[in-house]
Amino acid sequence: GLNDQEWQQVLTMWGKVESDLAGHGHAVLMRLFQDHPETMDRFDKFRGLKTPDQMRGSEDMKKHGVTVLTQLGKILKQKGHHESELKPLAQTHATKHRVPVKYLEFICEAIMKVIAEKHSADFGANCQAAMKKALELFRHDMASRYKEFGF
Ligand code: 89R
Repeated sequence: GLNDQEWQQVLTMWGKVESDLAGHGHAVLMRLFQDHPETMDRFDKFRGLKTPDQMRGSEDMKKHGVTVLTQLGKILKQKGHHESELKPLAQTHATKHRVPVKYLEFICEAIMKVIAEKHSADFGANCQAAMKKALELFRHDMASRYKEFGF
């Protein structure tokens, strides 16, 4: 797990993400879809988006970015005691959206990259390490839940 200082670094940084959740969320999805185009196939609602310009202009993608980061923020704020938040998310992503654990790794990488781009001055080595640990914990616990759902 993470110690108190690490959680504090994570949540302080998350406060900066929340100053523009839509901007960060949109950037994370853009990055995910550009680095790993196959992840986009999971979304019926983004099927019409073919070019980076269309993605940039998509209100729907912006909206979904807010949905994703809002939920992730709720999870991070539990500082590891996130069972009740994780279970329904793991259930829908395993059984309904069929999102492989590998894709969760991809989005966590995209989140790290977007924070590094937007907050380079505040995202030093210690803070990066703490955020990486928090996202790894999230992924690890999602993966254990996935197994319970047979995915
Ligand atoms: C796909 C990661 C993640 C990844 C989908 C992916 C959308 C929070 C992928 C719709 C799809 C498809 C949907 C349905 C969806 O359903 O539980 O409206 N996700 C919905 O047609 C993540 C992560 C988080 C997260 C949510 C929430 C919803 C949702 C909340 C709505 C409620 C529900 C991890 C950061 C595949 C590309 C916190 C990825 F690959 F990146 F891991 N979702 N999602 N998602 Fe998804």
